[in-house]
Amino acid sequence: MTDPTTERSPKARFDSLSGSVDERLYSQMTLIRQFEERLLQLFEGGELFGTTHCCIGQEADAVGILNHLDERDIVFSNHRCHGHFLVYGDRPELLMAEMMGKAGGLVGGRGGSQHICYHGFHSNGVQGGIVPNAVGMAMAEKLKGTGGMAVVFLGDGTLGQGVVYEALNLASLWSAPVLFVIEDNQWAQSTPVEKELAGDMVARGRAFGIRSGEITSTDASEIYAHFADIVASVRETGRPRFEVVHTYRLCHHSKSDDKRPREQVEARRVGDPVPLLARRLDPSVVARLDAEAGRRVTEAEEHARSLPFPDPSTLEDSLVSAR
Ligand SMILES: Cc1ncc(C[n+]2csc(CCOP(=O)(O)OP(=O)(O)O)c2C)c(N)n1
Ligand SMILES: [Mg+2]
Repeated sequence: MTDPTTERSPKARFDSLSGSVDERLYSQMTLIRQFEERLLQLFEGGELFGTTHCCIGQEADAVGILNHLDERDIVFSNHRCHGHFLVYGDRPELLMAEMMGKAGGLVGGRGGSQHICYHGFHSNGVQGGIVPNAVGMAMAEKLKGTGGMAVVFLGDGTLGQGVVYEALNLASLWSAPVLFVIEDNQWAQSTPVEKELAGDMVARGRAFGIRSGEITSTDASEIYAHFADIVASVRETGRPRFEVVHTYRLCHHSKSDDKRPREQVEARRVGDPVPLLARRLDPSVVARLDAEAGRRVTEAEEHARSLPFPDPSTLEDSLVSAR
């Protein structure tokens, strides 16, 4: 059951978990990892529709950043959103039902993971398309005086979208409390970053007068500590920040479209954030947290299976224009 006091606040939920910071971060990462591994199996078995983009290898970003947000804040995610959503919403059963196209999914089984709307969480698969929305919503929170801020995730390849620069310009000009997080996994589908992007990533934020920085890490605790001050400064100053996280994707871009050199991927397994954190924990704790997460994923799958598909006669209820 969901707890209404923590439903919209990743921070309150994280603070209410028991165990050390490492243990709590691990519990969330093992949930994301097992959830996505199950998704990939279900796809292979022909039980999921559309497509899916897993964040295997990048889980440390979601847990390291979003656990600093509270119920006032808004998250804008992209095609690679499962980890972001599971930290924000902690509702694997709703995401699983959505991925299976079931009524009772996050958006009635009609949107899939690239059209999530859940409290303050939004995802969209059009690269860069949601970045201006993040600036606008951050500005709205500022004008309403709620103290809320927005976080928007984009990939290295999405720095090739012109609208991102319009959004950076207005965020700085208007002082919008928005944190731009660039998850630089060094590939845009099958194009390596050196063939997709000229110049320096961090300099892009600085060019607009936005305080900008970077971290190279897949260590969830390190990322969690790094972003504590960054999130606090967006909230306190009401100004944007631009932060690049250099990471690596250990799975396919979506389901089976990986053109990267095998040796490169294998060499990067040493930075896999899940075992990296597990090595610092007591093995019995890791076993318990893995088992708990596995149980939740199985329950999510069983719940989703038990639901019906949406009734075609209710299609119009899902249209924004019908509201
Ligand atoms: C406007 C637009 N163009 C193309 C695509 C197809 N597409 C989906 S993800 C992707 C690569 C994105 O790369 P990056 O921004 O680095 O994110 P990553 O997939 O690495 O997380 C592309 C080309 C899209 N979704 N939207
Ligand atoms: Mg990328």
